Amino acid sequence: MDKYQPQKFEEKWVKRWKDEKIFQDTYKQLDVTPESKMYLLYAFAYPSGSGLHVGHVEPLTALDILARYYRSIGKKVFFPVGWDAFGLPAENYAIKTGIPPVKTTKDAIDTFSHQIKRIGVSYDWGTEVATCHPGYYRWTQWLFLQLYKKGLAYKKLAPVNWCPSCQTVLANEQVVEGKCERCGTDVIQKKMEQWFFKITDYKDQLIEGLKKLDWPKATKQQQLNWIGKSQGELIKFPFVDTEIEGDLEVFTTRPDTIEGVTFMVISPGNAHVPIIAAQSKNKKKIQEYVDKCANDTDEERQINKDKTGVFTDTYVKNPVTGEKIPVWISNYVLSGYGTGAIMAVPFTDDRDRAFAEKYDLEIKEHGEYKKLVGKKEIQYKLRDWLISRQRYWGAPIPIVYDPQGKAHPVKKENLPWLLPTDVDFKPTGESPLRLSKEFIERVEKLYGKGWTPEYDTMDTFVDSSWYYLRYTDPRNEEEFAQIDHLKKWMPVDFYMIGPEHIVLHLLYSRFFTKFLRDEGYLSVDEPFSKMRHQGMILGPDHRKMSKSKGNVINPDDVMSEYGADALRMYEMFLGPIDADKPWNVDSVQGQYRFLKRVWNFFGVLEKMSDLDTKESNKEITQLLNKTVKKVGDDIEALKFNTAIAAMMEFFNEVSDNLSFIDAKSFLKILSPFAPFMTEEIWRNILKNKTSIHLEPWPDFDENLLKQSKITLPVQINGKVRGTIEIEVEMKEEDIIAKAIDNVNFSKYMVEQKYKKAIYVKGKILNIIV
Ligand code: ANZ
Repeated sequence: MDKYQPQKFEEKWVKRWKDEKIFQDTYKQLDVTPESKMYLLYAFAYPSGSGLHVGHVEPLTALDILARYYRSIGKKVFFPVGWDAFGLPAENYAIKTGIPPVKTTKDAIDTFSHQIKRIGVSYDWGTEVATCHPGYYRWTQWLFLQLYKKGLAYKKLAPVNWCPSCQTVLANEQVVEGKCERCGTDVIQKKMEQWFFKITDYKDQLIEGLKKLDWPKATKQQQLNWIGKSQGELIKFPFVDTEIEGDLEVFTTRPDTIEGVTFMVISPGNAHVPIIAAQSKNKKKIQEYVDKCANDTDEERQINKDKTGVFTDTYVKNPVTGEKIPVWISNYVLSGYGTGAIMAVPFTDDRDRAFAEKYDLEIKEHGEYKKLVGKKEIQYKLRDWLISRQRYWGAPIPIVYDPQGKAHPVKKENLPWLLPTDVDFKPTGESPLRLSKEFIERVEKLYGKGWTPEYDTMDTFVDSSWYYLRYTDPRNEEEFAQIDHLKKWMPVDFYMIGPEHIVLHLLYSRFFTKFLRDEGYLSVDEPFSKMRHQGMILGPDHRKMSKSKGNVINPDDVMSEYGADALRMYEMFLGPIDADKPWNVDSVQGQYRFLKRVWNFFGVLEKMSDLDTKESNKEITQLLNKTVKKVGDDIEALKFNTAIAAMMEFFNEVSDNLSFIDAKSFLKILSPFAPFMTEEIWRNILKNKTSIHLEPWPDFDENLLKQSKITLPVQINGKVRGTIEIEVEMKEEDIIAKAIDNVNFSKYMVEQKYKKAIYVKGKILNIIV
């Protein structure tokens, strides 16, 4: 028996498991029922050039433990894998180095796959898909065309968020505090023809559907905030003392505050602005102010603490009080929300108050006005999803234009609508696909002279918001997935994804699911029944790991020193899965030592000739039953750290006296956590022919879980005088006999005589003397 040297055998098992195909092609399993299925999903990984991070190891291991556990209790587990492989990093790298994205992406996928296999993740590699593969993006294009047919994909001239550095438009969701989510550059507004998906058609369903999901509460709340439904009133304030006809209409959630209105504010982009400016004495100032604001995005205005504004020298009349109210223009009112105009109530509203204080406007106390003055109105913050990107490394939008410029869908037989390869990657502000000769020639050949392709590609969130559907039938060339397969596996039973995805990906996925349900492809309303977010693994200095701080831990280094099992055990032992946790080198060694003790224990067993004859000790068997139950329950409750603690406690307590049968059960419950070592012991030391990972979870005897001994309080004349230890099943007369044999109690009696004894089973014994 060798020393515990995981490096000697771990890689061998990676290969053997692959050759034996023990986890492969699970999507083809038969007799899958809603009760027996278990679809486990980890966030679609972007294969970055820098490889796997210790922060990936934690959620991957957690899901792998679930997969191994559920398989062994007889569930039909589906645990697929694939790559979110289009996107900006590969393209930006290509701009710098000239290496085509297809090459860097392929290399990165190779690195990632190798590392994921190396840590023992029991993915079904038979499902592997990559969004940049024509066999995948053909169906992304198909999905676009289904939306197009239903009028849910449309093109319009719209002010868009433009990142001057990435040279592309961004979705609202990709603008964070006025900056590009990716590169941090200030985002500006630009008017451009862009493609949108009409997600707003589903806004009420997207709110409704959240109710039945087992998701973190905060995530649901953030989705609700993003959709931003609010109920209020539209109120008309007629213009007075000007040639402007009509009213200034505002949206308010507080019509009851109308008596406190002291000024009105309209956004710089409001349609009234040019009309107001034309007749105003302040015309020049208004023009200057509007020009200054033209580059701000709505997001920027929302966070802009420094409210600025200009007076229009125009007035409206308060429909309730009849007062004359001045109209201002300010960047704190958003053009894209409500009517783009508000009634300001500085007495009650903080933003209005700040503005009033800055410009010395009246602040008027007010009561609660009860009569309805406007029309009831519901407003939403959610906007349609802008999906076109002026970038190369994405799925081409499957649209062609006739010589008159009218859009037509690419014909089904021309899908996949291939991404041309003869392009330069330099961002010019225009789509790089314009530079491809092959692309335009292809269109003319297939559609006719003068026809042109759509040059934009799709946002990569389109690719990554339906991948869990493709997994169910990943090699189907006739359909995006067979209805039977979708029925069999959907919805995803458990999804583990980082907390950064609470809005974009999850909202888009829910939208696609509802759309495809309406099209008759899916029979579920929601894609992900249960979801949790993993916490962040921090550096040993308790700060976020980053190259610049020099606190990054590389999983490969940990593995080469301690092995993959110790890395897995350690990351699971760190603490609750959803908490942020700092890295701690000493605890890796702790887990390594624990594994070594288990290894050595089986090494001793190997030498013993009486392996099978060692008697099971009842107390140990009982403790094992308890541990088996606890580890199973903890895995289901995602409490991996306490499951490991229970196994360590068990092993430390009983390893000297463990029988062979019990030792095998212990090895099995350890196997989801430490799949390599347990397999090596199971097959090489204990000489089993098939994998430990195909063994069933040990049975436990419910009866043995019950406590056999309890401490019983004893009263003398109604007063507790002490306790006795009894067996749960002991007869009443034996319990009484035991009590009066005890000097603590017999000292209250004469010759152990008493009048009466009242025994409440398992609770108390009262002796009346
Ligand atoms: C008067 C008032 C008094 C308001 C008060 C609030 C509090 P939700 O929908 O909850 O975000 N508002 C309306 N349109 C706006 C726009 N385009 N840009 C910025 N603010 C806008 O809030 C709706 C409230 O936000 C509306 O109700 C309006 O101010 C403001 F004590 O009207 B309220």
